[in-house]
Amino acid sequence: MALLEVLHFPNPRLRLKAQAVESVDESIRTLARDMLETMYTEGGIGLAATQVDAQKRVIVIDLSEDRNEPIYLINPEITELEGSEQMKEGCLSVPGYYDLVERAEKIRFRYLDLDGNTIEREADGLLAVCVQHEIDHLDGKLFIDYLSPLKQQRLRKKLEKQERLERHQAQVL
Ligand code: GNR
Ligand code: NI
Repeated sequence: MALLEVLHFPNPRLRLKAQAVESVDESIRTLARDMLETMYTEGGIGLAATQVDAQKRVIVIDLSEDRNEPIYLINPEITELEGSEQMKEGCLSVPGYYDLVERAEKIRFRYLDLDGNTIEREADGLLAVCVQHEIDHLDGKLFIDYLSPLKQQRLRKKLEKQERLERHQAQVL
């Protein structure tokens, strides 16, 4: 197992579109397991391959308190969307920022598991939000893209300031 580096906004590699997995082989299983370990270490509930600079349609999710109910999604596709709901979201690629995002409340989705079996299931609540958030990553999209232009501008300024401070700290140390 290996820990992977999680890219942070505004890294342009977060905007790349992930490619479909052709066959669920050992290299995909290794990537998925390394992503799971990275997600647990960083304290997230989901992680998409795009966030660790791998352009493959692979997602890991674990909503359990004990961090022992991993879900691996290969080539996930949403087949039905229903209703809408706002939830406060965060992202390991945008550390320290949380805001409300409106998404479908209920979804049906289809994916391959780590054995290459096709699974179809429904979700609502946090799992529905998480699956939508992670599939967005595979398409190069971040939750902050849904915010108003004013909020996006404020966030960019805040991050630039933070970065300047970090560079300054590195210089004086
Ligand atoms: O850890 C995470 N929490 C979270 C909370 C609300 C909505 C979505 C998420 S996903 C996020 C981890 C992450 O960045 N996945 O891409
Ligand atoms: Ni995210």
